[in-house]
Amino acid sequence: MIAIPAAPYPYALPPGKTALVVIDMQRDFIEPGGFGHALGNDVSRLEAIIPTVAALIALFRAKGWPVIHTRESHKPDLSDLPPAKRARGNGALRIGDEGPMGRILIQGEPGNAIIDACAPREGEIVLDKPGKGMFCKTDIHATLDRLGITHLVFAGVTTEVCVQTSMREANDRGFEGLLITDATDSYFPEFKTAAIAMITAQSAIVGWATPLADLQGAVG
Ligand code: C5J
Repeated sequence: MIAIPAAPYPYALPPGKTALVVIDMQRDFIEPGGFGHALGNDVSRLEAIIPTVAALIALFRAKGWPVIHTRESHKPDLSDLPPAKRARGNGALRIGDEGPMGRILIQGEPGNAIIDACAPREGEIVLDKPGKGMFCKTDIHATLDRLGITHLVFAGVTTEVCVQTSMREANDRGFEGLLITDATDSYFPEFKTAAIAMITAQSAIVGWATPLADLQGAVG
């Protein structure tokens, strides 16, 4: 076990049993013209974490530890899109509509791709998830069990939506989660702060949180 300085107390990371989960670093959330923008958000905020997320991915690759990338995405025929999710938001563009980067949140469309700086490498898991959480209607739990993964380090966007939902799902399924605080962000800075506080409250009720430098310093 490697002891990682973290809130609310050190996180015990077992090499060989830990995977990185990079949540939804997609053009649809980070670039103008995507889903985040269509919902009225200032997407420029999220750009700032790209170098930190890339450095975190590089750390896991250098260690030979698994990297999992998720994409919030739906099938072109929308068969995996609940009507309530499509109707939600009242924005200029809805999921499945044609936007400046192709159909919003649809698999294979340019906007649905992971940004170049965080692009998956050959052999890394890329998980298309129709929900906010990574376990909803996916086979990732069986995959993690098969790989012997018990610990998940989280990064990506947005902190209080897909990252927190995935972390909570993972927690309920018995995984030990660590959020890298400068490798995640929200369109709403106060929601990021609140999400981290909720995750780490009550002696890590959902999990742990630490900046990348502390993880780098501990794993070497
Ligand atoms: C949202 C996400 N915010 N990836 N998705 O709808 O957090």
